[in-house]
Amino acid sequence: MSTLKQVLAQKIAEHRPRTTKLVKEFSDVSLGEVNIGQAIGGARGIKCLVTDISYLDPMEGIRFRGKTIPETFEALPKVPGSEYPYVEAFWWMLLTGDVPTMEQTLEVVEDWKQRAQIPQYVIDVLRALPRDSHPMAMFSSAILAMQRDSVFAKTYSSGKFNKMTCWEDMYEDASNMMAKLGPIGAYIYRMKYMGDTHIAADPDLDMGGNFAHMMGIPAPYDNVARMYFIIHSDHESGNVSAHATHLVASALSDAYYAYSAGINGLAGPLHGLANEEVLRWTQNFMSHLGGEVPTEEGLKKALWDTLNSGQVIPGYGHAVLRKTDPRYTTQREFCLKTEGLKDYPLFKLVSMIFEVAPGVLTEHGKAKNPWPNVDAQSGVIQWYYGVTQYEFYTVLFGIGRALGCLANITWDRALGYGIERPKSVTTEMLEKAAGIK
Ligand code: NMX
Ligand code: MLT
Repeated sequence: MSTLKQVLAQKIAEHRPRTTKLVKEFSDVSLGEVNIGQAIGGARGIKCLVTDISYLDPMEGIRFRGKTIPETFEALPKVPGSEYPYVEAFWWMLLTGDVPTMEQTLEVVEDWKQRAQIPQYVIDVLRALPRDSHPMAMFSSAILAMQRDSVFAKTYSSGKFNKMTCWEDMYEDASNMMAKLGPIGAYIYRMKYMGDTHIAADPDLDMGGNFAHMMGIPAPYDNVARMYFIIHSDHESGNVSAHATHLVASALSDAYYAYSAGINGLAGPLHGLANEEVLRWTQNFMSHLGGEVPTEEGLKKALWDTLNSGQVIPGYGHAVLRKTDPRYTTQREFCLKTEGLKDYPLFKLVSMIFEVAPGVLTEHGKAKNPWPNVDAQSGVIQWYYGVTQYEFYTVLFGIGRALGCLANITWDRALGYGIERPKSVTTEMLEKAAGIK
């Protein structure tokens, strides 16, 4: 058994009595009421999910295992010659709550290398899809195709399913998938946009470095990949991709069924596709200007035109956050400290939108949070390093998001969380509750 799996087994054994005690002795303790607005309005704010992997404070933003993004970057072992940590070290931290040593990190690096080969049948599936399929449809299909190799599903169908040990099979599936998602993303990119040319993995590189290598983009894109995958990994459990993954896994569907569902949710424009939409919106705006430098007034008008046509301003607003997303700030700081990027016209325009859009959204008066989210910044960096095919950006989000979703469903099985099945009511019942019928 790998060291990570052993440490995880220990953590699970320590944690289980806490969950058991809460369920056995305190099941009736209330966490709040549910009102009609929440029942109709997307369950906003209802506390009915549990995770220890990350927590989102509306004002502070995300903490992974109790650590802010800067604290996470500071704490984890770094790739030699890079100021960014190993994604593999972060995986260890998400799963166990501990910061791994360099030795433990390198064990995961090695483990993922052994698991990273894309099966030929996945390549066949990708190649059979129409080349103009959306890259998220390709990515989701590739994940779903791998279900045939699920260790969890095999154990279940062999009749050896055991509630106490099934997390181990989930862990195997999660590790196998995590190791392959970077190479699959790079394969889709080069098949679809780079003339179907492919670059073999470099066995000397870590996950982030190898992704940059297989994309065919030189340093510092390896650091961009590491930063990007880590900051996009998790946003507690209620967001659409994490929740969809958790929901599907709660039926004891395996990790491939579950994360393919998560990816399908991430592909929505109100969720992960917003990073594509931000670039589309910005490029459209620039092309209307015909090369002229935008003025603040011109930008305000474009934002109002978008709102008045009933569209949302992509990259702005959030269901939970009530301040600028620290993931936005992390990427903005990367731009500001990177020679070339800080004076890049597209970055300057995105910065100008940051100056103007919150005021426009506040005046518009609908969005509860007028500040930018993660998606408002991520595309600029990709564009600068040559990834100009913005429909690909959500695949990058999906590779990162797998870290959180897969760590979560491994723990779901370890703690035996039940099949998800909230209760629905009719409109008439709501009217009666409201006293209007
Ligand atoms: N532009 C225009 N209107 C907005 C925006 C925005 N950026 N954000 C919220 N609103 C509207 C929203 O559509 C709703 O209108 P209505 O009452 O007509 O339905 C109203 O403001 C209240 O919505 P909120 O309660 O502030 O936001 P909610 O929790 O419903 O939705 C988002 C959260 C993120 C879906 C929403 O802010 C949005 O659509 N933002 C733009 C898309 C985006 O950037 N999504 C990415 C989120 C991050 N991610 O990666 O997933
Ligand atoms: C996310 O990262 O999942 C988004 O910010 C959306 C959310 O948290 O609801």
